[in-house]
Amino acid sequence: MVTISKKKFKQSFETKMYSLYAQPIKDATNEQLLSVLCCVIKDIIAKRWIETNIDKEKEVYYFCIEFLLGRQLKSNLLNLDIEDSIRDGLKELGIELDDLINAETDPALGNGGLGRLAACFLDSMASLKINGHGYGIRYQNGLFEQKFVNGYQVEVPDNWLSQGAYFWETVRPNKAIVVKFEGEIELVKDNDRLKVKHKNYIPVMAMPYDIPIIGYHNDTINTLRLWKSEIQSRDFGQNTSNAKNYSGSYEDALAYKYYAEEISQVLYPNDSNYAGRLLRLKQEYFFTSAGIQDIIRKYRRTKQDIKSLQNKVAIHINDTHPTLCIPELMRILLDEEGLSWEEAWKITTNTISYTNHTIMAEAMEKWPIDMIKTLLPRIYMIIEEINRRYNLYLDDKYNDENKKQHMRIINWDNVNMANLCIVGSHSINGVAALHTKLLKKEVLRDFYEDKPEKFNNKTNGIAHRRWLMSSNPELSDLITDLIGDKWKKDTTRLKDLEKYKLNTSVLNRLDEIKHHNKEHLADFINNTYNVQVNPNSIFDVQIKRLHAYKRQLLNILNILDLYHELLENPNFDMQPRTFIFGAKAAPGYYLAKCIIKFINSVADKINNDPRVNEKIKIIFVENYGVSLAEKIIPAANIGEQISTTTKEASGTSNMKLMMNGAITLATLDGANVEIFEQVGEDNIILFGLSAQQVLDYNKYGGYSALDLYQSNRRIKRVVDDLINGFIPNMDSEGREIYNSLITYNDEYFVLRDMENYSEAQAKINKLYQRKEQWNRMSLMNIANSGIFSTDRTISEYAKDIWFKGCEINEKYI
Ligand code: 26M
Repeated sequence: MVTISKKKFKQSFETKMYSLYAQPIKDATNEQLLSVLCCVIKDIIAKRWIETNIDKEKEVYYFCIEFLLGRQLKSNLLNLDIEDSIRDGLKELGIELDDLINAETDPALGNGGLGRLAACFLDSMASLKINGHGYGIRYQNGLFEQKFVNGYQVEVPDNWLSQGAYFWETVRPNKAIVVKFEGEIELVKDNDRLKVKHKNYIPVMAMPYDIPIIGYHNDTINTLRLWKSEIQSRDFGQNTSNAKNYSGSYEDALAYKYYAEEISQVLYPNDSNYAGRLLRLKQEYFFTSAGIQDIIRKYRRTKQDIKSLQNKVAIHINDTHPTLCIPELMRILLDEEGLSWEEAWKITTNTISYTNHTIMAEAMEKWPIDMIKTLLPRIYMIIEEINRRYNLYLDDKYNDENKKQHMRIINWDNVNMANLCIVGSHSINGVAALHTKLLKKEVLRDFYEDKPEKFNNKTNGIAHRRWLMSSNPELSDLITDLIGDKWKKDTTRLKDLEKYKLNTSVLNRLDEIKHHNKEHLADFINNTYNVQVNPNSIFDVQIKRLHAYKRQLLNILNILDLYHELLENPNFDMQPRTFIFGAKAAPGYYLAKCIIKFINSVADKINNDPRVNEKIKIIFVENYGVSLAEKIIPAANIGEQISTTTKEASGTSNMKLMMNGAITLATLDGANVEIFEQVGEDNIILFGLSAQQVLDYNKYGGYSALDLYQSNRRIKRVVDDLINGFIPNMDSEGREIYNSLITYNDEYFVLRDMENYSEAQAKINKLYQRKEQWNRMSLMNIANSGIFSTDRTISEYAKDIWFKGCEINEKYI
């Protein structure tokens, strides 16, 4: 553990300020002060960062095309346990720590759940002292910044590096790696063997930018290595003599520069729709190849037998985006290490494991073989051979042509990436119990029946250090006052809170803290959006990407229904509510954008109607992301987790909200099922179709949205509002939503679940009036949220997947 005295800190701070900027502290901007502070912290951790890198045990490499880190300063200070001394030291220099915390950019190098999960995993790996490192892409532009213009989402490029640099990163030119695209493959005879020669390829340099990942109160500092694509301008000792020969013209040079730099230019803003763009495939190969080459280079330096790779290295593929790890590792083992196919395949499959994050068909990656063949000729040859051998296996084992079609890696001139992952890895996991069950029984049934031992569940989690300790310090302190601080390292201890469930003064304390958090959020909303919200109202929160299956539409249609009820009957018994939405839509997802416009238009109408103003407020926060989530979640009373059952693989905002004492309003989907199991039926509000009902409707039909619409007055009323002008300024968008519900028969069962949802909301209305009972539910949620820490998730990955059968596994049992 590091310690730094206030005196020493102040000295270092001043010295750094002079050496970096040659100016007195009083003249510095907040950005400059922050950069100085980051440098001082990096100095403090440098030695231990180097030491963590001297590998002693098996290392885990977590490949993910997105890492949604959020701001780092507060979390780093917390994990290093130096927040107080630094705060005091800065104060004596006339600087407010909180100003610097807020001056940090929030790197949005991810879309949503997948990327945020990866960030939480890094935090937990370091905190559990696992040598686990991340590999990803250093996008020049992260996820777009969202603006609302007349209620429409408008995307503005994110420019997180505009300050010139990211203060936490260290660039390492001496560790750059060349990634080869295009060209031709020649097989040359070399004695008895065929040697592979890759000619006329385009070399792209992968430049590593390292970010330290600091473990909680321990000495572990892992690395997140993000690659930036550049031209190969200098010789870094790598042989590129077969690279494409440029004529040397100015145009050529520019075209090459563009080709290289484009690769890490921008994060694709989809989170569910696979579009099949060539640039995306380049990104996927770029970071997987750089990462795999980096791993092998490091391993070679240990001088150990390559055949023991699996004892020293675990490679995890987060969703299918890094699938090319598999043929890339094969390529190196075959072409560079000279192993036989069988040897190489054994090492590869024993080293690699894969997580599936979705069962939505449209999100499944299928790359045209022509695209892969041209872009990655050698990789394509290897995929073809994997496929050929797997087909032999299938033909030998099964007669059922349909089944075999399903399982093939290359099918209809496409490479099915999920199938390649399944065949090329030793472990496949889903991200919540229901999701894994659906993988086994439905989506991947054939593979499961073939190799059941490969499949397992790892229910997602959240980093409780960021999502409770750091973002909700008052609640965190109350918990510690009540049960001591062991829960910080072992969140299952939160269960000890249950003994206070009948203690009125504790329940009141809980309520007070929630109220403070609501006041803070209300101030923020007032200052930012110029809308007054009442901290005594119920804060009802739905924060996640905008997608039809997540059903923000169900939420807003119900609000509209409440509005009508209130207009009809002004004495309608209703607790005041503030409905808070935060969501970005993929720029090309038209229906999602229409829903955003609809929510904003309804908000506009209701917020400006004095007849209901005391009862309903709707806030749609602009540019939802990690930093906003940290403000909203501690203030939530209700967490809306209302996806169409079977569609949400896990969800993680459900866990964050629960851990902060919100009551979950949910379908039995994703990890909501496990939340329900933890808290029991008294402490959660459930509604909606069961998974089986949804599966049956999808299989056998039997649902008519039109019938429902025609027979239910209240449903008809709100659906008609989409097109009858009741909500001003809804032009074609209302019609689009209307059609999705009526013409296209409501694919996500919004209308089907509507009545049941509205009953659940009415139940909440009643419950909230019994304050003590409500607070007890809140306490029970916090007390039973412990298993949703990623510390639990990561120790399961370690025990069952990464270190299975290894000596160090004992640590995780
Ligand atoms: C695909 C192709 C092209 C561009 C982008 C993509 C793409 C990017 C992100 C596809 C899917 C992406 O993420 C999916 C995702 O976030 N899934 C969520 O994963 C969470 C963590 O496991 C779960 O909690 C959510 O339920 C699941 O929806």
